[in-house]
Amino acid sequence: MDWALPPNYSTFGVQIDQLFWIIFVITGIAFVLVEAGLILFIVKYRSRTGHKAYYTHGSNKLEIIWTVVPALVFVVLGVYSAGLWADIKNPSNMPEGAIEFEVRAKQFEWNIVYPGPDEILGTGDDFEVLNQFHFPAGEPVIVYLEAEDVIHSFFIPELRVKQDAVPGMRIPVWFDATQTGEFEIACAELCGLGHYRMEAAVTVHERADFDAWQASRALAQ
Ligand SMILES: [Cu+2]
Repeated sequence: MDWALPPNYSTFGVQIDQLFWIIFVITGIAFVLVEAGLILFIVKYRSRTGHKAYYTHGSNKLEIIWTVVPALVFVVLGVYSAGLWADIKNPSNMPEGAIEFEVRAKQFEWNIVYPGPDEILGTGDDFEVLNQFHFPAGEPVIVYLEAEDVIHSFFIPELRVKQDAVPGMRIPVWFDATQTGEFEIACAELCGLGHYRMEAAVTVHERADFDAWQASRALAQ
């Protein structure tokens, strides 16, 4: 169903999409019921000559039902998604041996810091590329997200990753791309007048191609 969600190329995307559809169906049913009730009441209790308004103080039973049912739904959804949330967002659950990058967001560009051929950030062979994010497929990637001015949001739809970049914070984000391809980082937080053009090209390589690309860029610096 590509009219609804972009194709998934993330190892945890299937679970994210499952959660998305469960929430979509639940909220969809609630939406239809509430709107149908609204339309029914608008028509049924419209102003008509000869009909007197009837005053009611409400129904405790009804109010308890429509408070308890949504509360239970929220609790169940919260518990159901807690494990996945922890796997994806909890810094102590970040995969080991991941290749690490630093991504600095600012109005209106993405500055990608590469670890260089030694694959260690903060060493002499690191280099920066503006608005071009290359990484290998089939292995975990950790991005340390920073923001230099206002809040931005790092969003790669095909990898099912979305995380705010907040000034003063260094936030780890991880993902594991299941296949190679060309995607896009979009800023998903309205961050100023140039927000619409805050995008970067994402290239997911085979490991060998990524090594070659990174070696050539490191040499060029
Ligand atoms: Cu932005």
